[in-house]
Amino acid sequence: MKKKILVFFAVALSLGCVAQKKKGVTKPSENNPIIKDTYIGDPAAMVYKDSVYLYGGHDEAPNDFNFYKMNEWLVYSSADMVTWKKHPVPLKASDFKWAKGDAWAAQVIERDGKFYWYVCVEHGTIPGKAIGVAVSDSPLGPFKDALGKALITNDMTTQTSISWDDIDPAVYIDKGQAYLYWGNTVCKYVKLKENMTEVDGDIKVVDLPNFTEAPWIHKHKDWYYLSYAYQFPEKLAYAMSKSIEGPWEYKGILNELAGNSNTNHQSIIEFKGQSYFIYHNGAIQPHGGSFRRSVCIDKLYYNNDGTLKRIVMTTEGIQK
Ligand code: FUB
Repeated sequence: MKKKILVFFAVALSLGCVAQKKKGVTKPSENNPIIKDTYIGDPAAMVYKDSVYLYGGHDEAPNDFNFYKMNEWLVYSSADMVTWKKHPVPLKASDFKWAKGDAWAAQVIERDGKFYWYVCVEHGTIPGKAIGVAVSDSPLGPFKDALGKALITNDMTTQTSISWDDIDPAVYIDKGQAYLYWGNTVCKYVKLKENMTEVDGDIKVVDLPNFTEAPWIHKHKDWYYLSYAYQFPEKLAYAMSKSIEGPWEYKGILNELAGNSNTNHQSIIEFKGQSYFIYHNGAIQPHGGSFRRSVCIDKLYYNNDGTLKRIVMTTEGIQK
């Protein structure tokens, strides 16, 4: 009898284990970071037709190297925000003959069937970072330098004396008028001419608390949002306005410290009726970190008054 009881418990235990394992199979996939085999920083997403195009700088720093090593930008596309297809390298810092490297943060925007890619690189002769623009007939490239020279150089901006204040271009077209926002320490903006390759008027400044870098403009209903990297190491904060030219009202922290990366650089899009927050962190272990970053996506939600709910960074990310 004793033996029978023991056999009964053994069978029950093993069935329990099988059930546990089965439960394990149905657990949500760990979809963040969305690309696990390549380090990528500064994700800038663009919705075009039925797809999302994700552009980012390739973090190529060796494991023992503690600064950025970035020579090229990468592009991926997705129709569902879960499955990402890699495409051939569409643009390198060396494609800008006037530059001497550093494929830093960038953003692509479509206008009248052409795709304009605003990039930050190190200028070859004017000390400091500069902003250039490349153009293509396709979101996947090939892209080529649209100007043969920089659009913004460090000597055009005098608000700070640092040489890296002309970084992180973000572009937005509002009622036919294009705006370029950018900056480190000071957030700046300027109008662009319809050709997208010339500035139109004076460079202006937006006063934002603890602005570090990484401005991003998006619109939802009748509100404009200016999100940006706040302090250093970076959290992400945001301001709102009824006009793209401000005045901007600071609304608070949107995303907390990544913890495993000094920077967090975001982009925000709306795709098929859902808002998404796309950012980088240093989640790929054992070597991920501030100079070997990876891209994550989580959902973004609005309160009834238009303010943003704080981001919840997840391992699960976007599920099918
Ligand atoms: O990728 C280089 C720099 O790191 C970017 O320009 C900043 O926004 C930060 O993410």
